[in-house]
Order: sequence, then C-alpha cells, then structure tokens
Amino acid sequence: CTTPARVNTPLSVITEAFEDLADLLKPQRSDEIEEDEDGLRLCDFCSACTHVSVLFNCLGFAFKFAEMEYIAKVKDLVEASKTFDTLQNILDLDVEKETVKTPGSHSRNLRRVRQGLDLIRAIFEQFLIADDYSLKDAATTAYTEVCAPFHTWAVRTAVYAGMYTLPTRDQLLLRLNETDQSVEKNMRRYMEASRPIIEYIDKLYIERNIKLDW
Ligand code: 1PZ
Repeated sequence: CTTPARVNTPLSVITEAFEDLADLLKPQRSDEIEEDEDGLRLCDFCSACTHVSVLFNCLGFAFKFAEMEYIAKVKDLVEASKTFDTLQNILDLDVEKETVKTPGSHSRNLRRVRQGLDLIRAIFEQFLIADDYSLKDAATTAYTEVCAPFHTWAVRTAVYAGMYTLPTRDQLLLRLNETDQSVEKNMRRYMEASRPIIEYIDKLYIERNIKLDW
C-alpha cells in the first residue's frame, strides 16, 4: 500500500493538541487591560490530555496499568468538567473542603495527570539526547527524575521491571510512524508546548500555599 506524503502521526496529534492548549494560555492582545482571571478551562485541558492515550498503544502490555491509571484520572477530570468550568474551580473547592490531597479528589487527580504530562516531556528530552540512547534508558532516567519520588515502593518496582519490556528505539519509531528527523521535531514541539501548561498547573497549587512534594 502507499504512504501519503504527509500523515498525521500519533505524536503530531498529541503535539498539536498541546500547542493549541498552550495558545490558550497566552495573554490575549485584544483585552490586555484586564487580566484573564478565569484561566484554563477544564474541558480544554481534558481534551488535550485524552490524546495522550495513543502513545500507550506503542508501549506494550507491561504499561497497561499505567494506561489505566492515567485514563482513570483524566476521566475523573472529564466528569468534573461537567460541573466545574476551570482548573482553578476544582482547586478552590478542594481547598475549601480540605481534600486537595485526598485520594480520588479532582485536585489530586489533576496533580497526577500533570505528573504524567511532565513524565512524557522528560522521556522525550532524554530520548533526544543521543541517537543511540535506548527508550528503556531514556524512560528510566525520566521516571527516576519526575515520578519515582512520588510513587510508592511497589509502584516504582513494577515500573522499573516494566522498563525492560519497552520497545527498542527503532521499534518505537516504527510504531509511531516517525523517522529520526520527524520524531525529533514532534518531541521538541511537545516539550515546548507542555512546559507552560505544567508551570501553570504548578502555580495554581503554589498560589494556594500547597507544597508540591507529593
Ligand atoms: C514512550 C515512553 C514510554 C515510557 C513509559 C514510562 C511509563 C511510566 C509509568 C508510570 C506508571 C505509574 C503507575 C501508577 C501510579 C500511581 O501510583 C498513581 C496513583 O495515584 P493516586 O491514586 O494515589 O492519587 N497514579 C498516577 O500517578 C496516575 C498517572 C500515571 C501515569 C503516567 C503515564 C505517563 C505516560 C507515559 C508515556 C505514554
């Protein structure tokens, strides 16, 4: 069969979703006088996060658990978006109820999804350090940096064991339908776009005097 000259790869779909989201964070030129008080809308955030799911299809069975975890957290936020308009709204309610860190609360799930987005960013960053760097090593370093400090011993052990089952670099490129050049471009674009979003989420907690050590 033939391959079209330009196809939408899974990675480019994710990247574009986060670029669109990052654009929403940029101050609107037209109403500069008044600061945008509402901030990011939950439904916009969720629709970008939903796209990440396609990445999991490339990882194999060992990461089914991570996939289910991630999807469950995003799904909770999608549900929340039916009642709450913005990310700020869910934090404000949990602050009021003192349930920010309570397992299953929207604010806790938002923190987990944010960690997932940051993990992907860190994996991409590691992946691009060298052409011969294995996905396993890239993912292990990224996980150790970004998520391991916040996970239980049992989860960390399972994740490190799962790393051995990750596809090779070439297998990943094949599954993602990317070349060395296109993957670099798309990963860098995701890294750029996700950074302000991650920072924005962190700021929501910090502004409410919630430390980010969990
Ligand atoms: C293409 C690169 C592939 C690299 C794969 C690296 C995968 C790392 C997987 C991390 C699994 C974490 C699993 C479980 C975490 C749970 O302890 C917490 C529990 O939260 P609680 O319910 O206590 O509030 N759950 C999460 O942190 C939810 C989100 C984790 C999933 C992140 C996945 C990121 C995506 C990886 C690339 C596709």
